[in-house]
Amino acid sequence: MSESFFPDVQRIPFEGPDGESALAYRYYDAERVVFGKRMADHLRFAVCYWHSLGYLGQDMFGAATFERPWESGGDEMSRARRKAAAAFELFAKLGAPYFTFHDRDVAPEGATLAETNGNLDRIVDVLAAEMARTGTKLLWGTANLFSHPRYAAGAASNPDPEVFAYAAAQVKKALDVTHRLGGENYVLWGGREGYDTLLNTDLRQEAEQLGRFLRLVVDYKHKIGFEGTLLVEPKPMEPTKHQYDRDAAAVHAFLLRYGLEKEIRLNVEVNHATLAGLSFVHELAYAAANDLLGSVDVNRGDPQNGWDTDQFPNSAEELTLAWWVILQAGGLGTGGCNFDAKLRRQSLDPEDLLHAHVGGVDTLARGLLQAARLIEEGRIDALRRERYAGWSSGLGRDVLDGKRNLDELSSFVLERNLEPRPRSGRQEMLENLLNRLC
Ligand code: XLS
Ligand code: NI
Ligand code: NI
Repeated sequence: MSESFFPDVQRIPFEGPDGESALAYRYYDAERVVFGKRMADHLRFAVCYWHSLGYLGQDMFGAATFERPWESGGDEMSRARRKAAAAFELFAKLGAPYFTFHDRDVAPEGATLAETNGNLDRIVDVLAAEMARTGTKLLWGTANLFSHPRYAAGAASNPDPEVFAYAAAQVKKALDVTHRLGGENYVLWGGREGYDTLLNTDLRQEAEQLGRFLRLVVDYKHKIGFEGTLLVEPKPMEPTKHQYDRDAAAVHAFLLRYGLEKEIRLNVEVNHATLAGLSFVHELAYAAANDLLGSVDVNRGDPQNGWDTDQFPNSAEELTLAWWVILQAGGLGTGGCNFDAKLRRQSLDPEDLLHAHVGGVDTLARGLLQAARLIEEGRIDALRRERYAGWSSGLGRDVLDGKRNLDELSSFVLERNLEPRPRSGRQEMLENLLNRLC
């Protein structure tokens, strides 16, 4: 019998809304068909390696508080192997179909890049074997281009071209291993692509570097035949004062400028949206409206703390609106719901990881069920369509089809002596409809 890291926990069952056990799903019933698809195929939920296996409870004021058995004893490589064993035990007990990781979450850095790549290859063998044994799949891989001191001034946007080259080499390798493991996406989060002060920063230069970097990644993806989706993850700040990938609209403008809008989509994260002073549903709606919706990192911030606290999601209302947008956009495609979320520093026990994910998955499932009901009931959508009805024929249609210039519009109004009357947006009524259904 191999070592168990969560010996007191069984595979999480589905018990339904009246279930009594603390560790059971109440809403997430993987096989239940909702809005034409299995719940599991809507959520495609993933456990992330960095927070769930790697985070040990440290914060900027204090040391690690979690004692994880997989982090003690042996050398770094044997710890990495035990961490992988713990990871796949956790995925299986949660019934998680997917996981996500950064290169440096799974294997330690060596003295040189060659040694680091060798370490990674050895652990990727372990991951591949575990994936084959358990059936867990890789939602996405990514490269950590922000922890090592070499990236203090950025990776692709670093003033030193040798750092750019190093980052490129790291992404090449991370893409190779993501491809090898059958990853369905690859994420680029520009951890330190931004600035702390404009006094030492050339914005135009750094944008050129970043644009070039993304182009190199796109070219390499095609070269190796990686069919997953490339995703950029917007975030406005932290660790830098200002990050270039600040929000969905800023990334969209950037992709358009560098001709990458057909190659790259977005990985939208709840807490990054709120850090940007936006809502998650806004970011999703923007992405969907511009054909950029790729995947989501689910978590939540704290309204009193202005940083990326990465708590587990617990608002079914927020996620109902999220699913309402996602379902109307046709789903997440190759994307999924990645729990980029970590335990609180006092949640010491490995079992807390299970409570956290069970709550998060159930919140997602509840949001999905409510959103499906909202769309099937149809009144909100009908009212919204009706609001724009004037644009589907006559004047509205002609304007959109480019058949009216300013002169003609002016004559149109003057000749008819038009005096359009404002109409109610009916916000409160719509809010009541939402509340009645949820
Ligand atoms: C950090 C980001 C990070 C990305 C992956 O704030 O959310 O975890 O998801 O690099
Ligand atoms: Ni984040
Ligand atoms: Ni994230």
